[in-house]
Amino acid sequence: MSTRTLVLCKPDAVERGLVGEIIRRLETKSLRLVAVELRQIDADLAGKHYEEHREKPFFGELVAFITRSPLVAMVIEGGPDTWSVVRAMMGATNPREAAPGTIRGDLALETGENLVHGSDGVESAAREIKLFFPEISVA
Ligand code: D4T
Repeated sequence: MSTRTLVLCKPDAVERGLVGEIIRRLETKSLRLVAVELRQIDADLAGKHYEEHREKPFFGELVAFITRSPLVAMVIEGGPDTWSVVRAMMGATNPREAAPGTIRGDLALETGENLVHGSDGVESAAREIKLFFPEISVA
């Protein structure tokens, strides 16, 4: 059974021209693209997406960052644990601590500009796919 997950190439990835590199890495791993969209999200969607961080001190900066210019939202599939494979390929949240070979470890330096988002479990993948792509099946 193949499961699906949401991946965002965040505004910094689009600004830096790294979307192709990120998709190349995912596709080279044999993950498949199910949906892709370039869009600038508003604060309402950003708040829903980052609901778990609403009370955190960095929430305002996070929303300002994720809404500042277009991002590329994607639904990815490939095997029973797609979200986990993608998270491993992304590396640690803080790119300074992310292992070499990971997207953040190779391409980023700051937590506030860490290029990619990947759902952190099956339930959050389903919730986030519905938020960004209501017309796409979550599994
Ligand atoms: P996302 O959700 O963007 O895939 O990142 P992670 O899953 O790896 O990390 P997270 O949910 O803990 O953080 C969400 C988002 O907030 C930014 N952030 C995080 C920040 O700006 N300052 C911080 O101190 C933390 C912990 C980076 C990612």
